[in-house]
Amino acid sequence: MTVVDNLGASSTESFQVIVINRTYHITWKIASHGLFWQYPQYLDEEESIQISREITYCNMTKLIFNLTWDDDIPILGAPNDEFMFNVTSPMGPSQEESDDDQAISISFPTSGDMNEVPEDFDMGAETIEALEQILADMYTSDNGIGEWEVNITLVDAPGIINGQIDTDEGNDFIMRVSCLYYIPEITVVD
Ligand SMILES: [Ca+2]
Ligand SMILES: [Ca+2]
Ligand SMILES: [Ca+2]
Repeated sequence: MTVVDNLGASSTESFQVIVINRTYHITWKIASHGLFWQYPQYLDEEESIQISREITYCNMTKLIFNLTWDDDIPILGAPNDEFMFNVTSPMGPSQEESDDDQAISISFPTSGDMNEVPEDFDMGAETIEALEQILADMYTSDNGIGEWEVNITLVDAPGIINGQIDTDEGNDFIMRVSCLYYIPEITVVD
């Protein structure tokens, strides 16, 4: 009878898995992109222009459309060209404003956020890169992405002084858009 004791022959392998599991604190802040939609462009009196652009930013909280102009022929120093502009969102709702004070601003939405800003929280992760991936997967929202349409009309461009001939035939305008969106700020707790 042969007894084979192989205990001594067996090798012991050991695996050392190093998991650096840290806790992170996630807060959210609002950042902004400034977009030029229309460089100075001239409109004749009573003329309209339509501008369509696709906006593709995720996690937008607000879009702010700013129409500005500088009346080239004010009357006695007071600007009087009247612009009207309206914005139609890809979700359907539209807004319209008109003014003769050289600036009109339209915001979407009018109150609250287009995408709700997440709550702050703590989370464990092996690496900050892994955490960023989790946040990108779980907290990416696409409300507001799509085709936005803007219509701009120069309603009236008065230029008459003391009954003389109206020499104001139109005006330049500039269309800028600010896009606000939330991004995570990550700090190590322990
Ligand atoms: Ca004018
Ligand atoms: Ca005119
Ligand atoms: Ca003008």
